[in-house]
Amino acid sequence: MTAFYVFSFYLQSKNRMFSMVPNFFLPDSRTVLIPEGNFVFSDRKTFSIHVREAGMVQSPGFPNSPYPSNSFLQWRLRADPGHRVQLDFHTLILEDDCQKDFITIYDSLAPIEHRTLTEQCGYPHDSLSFLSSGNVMLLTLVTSDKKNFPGFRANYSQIPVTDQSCGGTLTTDRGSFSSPYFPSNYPPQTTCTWNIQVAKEKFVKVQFHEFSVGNESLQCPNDYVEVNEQRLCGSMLKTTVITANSNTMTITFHSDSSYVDQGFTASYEAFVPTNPCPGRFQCTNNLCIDIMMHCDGWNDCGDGSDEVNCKCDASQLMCKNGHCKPKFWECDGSDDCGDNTDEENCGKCKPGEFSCRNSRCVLEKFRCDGKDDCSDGSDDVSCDLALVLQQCSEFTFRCRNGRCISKMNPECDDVQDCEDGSDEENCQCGIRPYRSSRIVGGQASKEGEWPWQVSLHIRGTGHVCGASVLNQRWLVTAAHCVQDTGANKYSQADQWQALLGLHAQGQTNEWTVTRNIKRIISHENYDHLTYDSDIALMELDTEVTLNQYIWPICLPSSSYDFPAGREAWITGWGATREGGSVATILQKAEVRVINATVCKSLLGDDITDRMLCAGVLKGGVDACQGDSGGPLAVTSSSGRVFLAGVVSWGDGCGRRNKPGIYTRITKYRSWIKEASGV
Ligand code: 4AZ
Repeated sequence: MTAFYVFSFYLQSKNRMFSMVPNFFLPDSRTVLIPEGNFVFSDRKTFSIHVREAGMVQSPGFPNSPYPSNSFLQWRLRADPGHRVQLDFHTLILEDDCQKDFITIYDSLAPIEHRTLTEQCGYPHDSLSFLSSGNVMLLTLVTSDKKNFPGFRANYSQIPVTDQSCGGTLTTDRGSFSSPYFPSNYPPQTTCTWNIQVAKEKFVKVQFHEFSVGNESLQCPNDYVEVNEQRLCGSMLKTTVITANSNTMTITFHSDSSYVDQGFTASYEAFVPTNPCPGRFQCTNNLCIDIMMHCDGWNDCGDGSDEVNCKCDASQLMCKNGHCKPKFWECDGSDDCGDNTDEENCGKCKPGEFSCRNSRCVLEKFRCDGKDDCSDGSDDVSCDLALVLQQCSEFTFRCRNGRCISKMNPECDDVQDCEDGSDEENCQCGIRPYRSSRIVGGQASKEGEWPWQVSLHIRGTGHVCGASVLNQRWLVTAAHCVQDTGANKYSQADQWQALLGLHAQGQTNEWTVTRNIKRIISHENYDHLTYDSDIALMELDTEVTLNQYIWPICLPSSSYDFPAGREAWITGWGATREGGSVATILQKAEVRVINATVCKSLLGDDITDRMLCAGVLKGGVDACQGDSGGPLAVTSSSGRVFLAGVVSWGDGCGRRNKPGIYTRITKYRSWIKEASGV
């Protein structure tokens, strides 16, 4: 029988307007919250599941067809007494509009609002692993009349509630601890206390590395961490250090009955009060960093304290604000000092004038006036307001309607700048679960941290190159990866397999998807001697379902700017040192985009305008053999990750003043579109 229900009683909830369904409409005499507006449910179902045997729940039709419209579905999950229900989402892709389609998870069997653990819609990329406080959990899916999406799949299981699931006494000189079940979301109604007690003559400090606990608010009334009576809540992006002037510290974690988060990881350390950072530099925020990082031009402390009051050496220039920066950053077009002193007196333009990219000078007041005063359009590029320009230039973003706008990198920044909205189209890319090659000088990444990273295997050989996911069907890699070398017919698609959602080589798991390759399109101008146009596309034989472990990276338009000094990440399973062996766990390392003139002076005229240099000129951090084809990824101001380059070549790996060379993706944007349609 098909039942129709129409509701329209309103109630304000934490995140959205809800209507309250009078309980006499419901078969089981309970109250349920559904979104505002008139909802007509043609499909209402309740499933009851005992989770003693691990299993899986999914939205109807998943993954082959979209979920049905106008549905209210609920899954009641029960565990044995003394156990928690654990629910881990494999995939969750719903409509973006949370007023229309959404899931809700409750820490109860009935949809009671103050027991809500989470509400989700769209394609969330936070941790999607949830635990109940007791032995029950409820999952509901509400869908509207329009636009249906793939839906979800989630694995359920039960885990015993142990008395000592968190907290305790820590007496060693250093150690670490985390919120319960990290990286899963912590369960509600949980309190844990850690008592740190180190040797009498020492003090103790604790460092939070990841932190997402409740909403940011003054008193932290809901979920919080308390360190020596100081409450912390909300999300912290940077490492935070708290120091005690004694040998003891008490840390309490508390979660209330609703809305959970991923929690935190922390480490603690005992130190001698007279010497808090033995052999290291002490930042104002109490972080200890490598002494080499002091006055090296980079803000390694996070609060800039390692870059003040520096005596600059011969290879550095002195900024007015006291910072020292490498000399070759002078007059490179990017404000490295922070007060622009490195870009002043460059012999180009007078004070009050703007220096165009073509070296002309125009009065500062003509910047961002919508007119092309420089004659190359560069005076109307980095503007706060997106004006529609009279003329387009190579530096300006072109909307689908052919008009150009005066804003730097407007695509997928969550603000509509083009009249036709084309700057915000095709933006299902560049986001990932943590909010937060072989790679030389890198570190192991977390599972799902780089969901566009692909491992390309040659049958019988294993990992050879990296690649990046562009959509369900297409990958981008380096042309030199797919060149025949002697007996190796790497240009043949049937030699290759692509592993998506992979974390550790040789350890495929339920997230890993293996695909054969249907077609390889190598750039027609690829030059195997100079590595110019080192780019190729691979088409998968069958499409993959996107999920939080497999997700496309954003492609920048041809006008996208990755300025010198911009932080970028390289990732891959390549060698960890020059001539060394490859990595098992996917590695990551942070590098910077390097000015093209500086790069040419370091590596010679082999560097073309179609190449991009990135690295750490001090040495020690770089891509290496086996990383080729993988991404050089840059996070935009709106938090999306864009593909700036493809790992191509270098003079060795991690050598001082020898940055890595990447294929500059902006130069190949239209080629990618023509060849693959992406
Ligand atoms: C390679 O052999 C390779 N240092 C890739 C990148 C770099 C060097 C070598 C950059 O695939």
